[in-house]
Amino acid sequence: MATQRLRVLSGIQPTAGSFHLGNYLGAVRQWVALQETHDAFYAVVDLHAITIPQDPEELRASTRLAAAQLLGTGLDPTRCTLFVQSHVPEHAQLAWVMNCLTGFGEAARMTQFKDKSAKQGTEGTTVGLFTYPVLQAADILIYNAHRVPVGEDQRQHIELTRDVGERFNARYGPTFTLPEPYILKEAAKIYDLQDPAIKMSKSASSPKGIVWLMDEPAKSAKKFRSAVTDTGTEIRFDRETKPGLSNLLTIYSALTGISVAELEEKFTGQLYGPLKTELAEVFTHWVAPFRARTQEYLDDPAELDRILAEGAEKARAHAAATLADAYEKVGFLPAAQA
Ligand code: AQP
Repeated sequence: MATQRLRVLSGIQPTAGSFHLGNYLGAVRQWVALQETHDAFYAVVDLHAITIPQDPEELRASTRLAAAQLLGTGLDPTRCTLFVQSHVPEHAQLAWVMNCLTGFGEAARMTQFKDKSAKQGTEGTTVGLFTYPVLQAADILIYNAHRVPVGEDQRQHIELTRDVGERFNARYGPTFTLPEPYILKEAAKIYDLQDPAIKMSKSASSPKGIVWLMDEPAKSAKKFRSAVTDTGTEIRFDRETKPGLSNLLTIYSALTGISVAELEEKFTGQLYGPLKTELAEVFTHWVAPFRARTQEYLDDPAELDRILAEGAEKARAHAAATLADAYEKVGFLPAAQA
């Protein structure tokens, strides 16, 4: 008898146009590997994107671009379910139920919310941004996902998902699978190239500190060559005293599969310059085919839309069944046929 595959679910926001290297190494790279071994659901989470203001035309274009990049990294729609979140309205419907099971204080403790709202001020902070992690919980629970491949920054949100799912199960009877975060230690957090104390991030990084996958490779190569490192000379991984260099070693290792220990050995006796130059070449070599594949999908929007429509149909079949079960347990009166 065939054993059932575990299910994974993850999402990425279509907010910045291009993905950055942190998104890829922290999350999307795992998505590609997991489609071979898991029942995989991946979403472009456009509902999450509007928690901060978006230009409608740009959002539509970025949603297609995000899907094209996911396919460009190697997601295969015959091996996974790739869809756009707003095409499956059940996510938002379940999120309402989950909002009603989440404590105000519990949501207010989310560090990502605290960071973002502190930056944006009370006026710029929407209720949507506040309940973002609850929508994310619904995204995950509605597929009964076992694992959620994400970067370290998402760990707290997955814990909230478990808490809310557990609360529903305790109140209404076993319904949802409680998911585990799936975080690869090695590239769980990619840091800003100019400020290795902070994560590489579209909202916090300076233009020179962030590597966009869709940028001209020469532009990104320059950013690697001018990455901030310490004043020492020894090539050795040490997050405490050599955060910039350690970040470069992490990226090099993640892009090539060569371990950090082997890299330390390889660059023994060399200065930082050659490492940066080589990393720039490694990145260029990796990113060129990715960009070409992504462009192929962008050049054929009808095919891209077809893939997304098929994905949404597959996703909805699961999401609708879970939602109906949850609604019934909550006590909503089923709508009779007219
Ligand atoms: N620097 C990072 N290192 C490792 N993983 C990261 N992720 C994001 N930044 C890093 C992971 O990327 C996935 C997609 O996340 P998202 O769509 O929610 O993007 P994000 O977290 O909004 O990306 P940013 O750049 O961090 O945006 P802001 O600045 O708005 O917060 C997630 O799995 C995330 O862990």
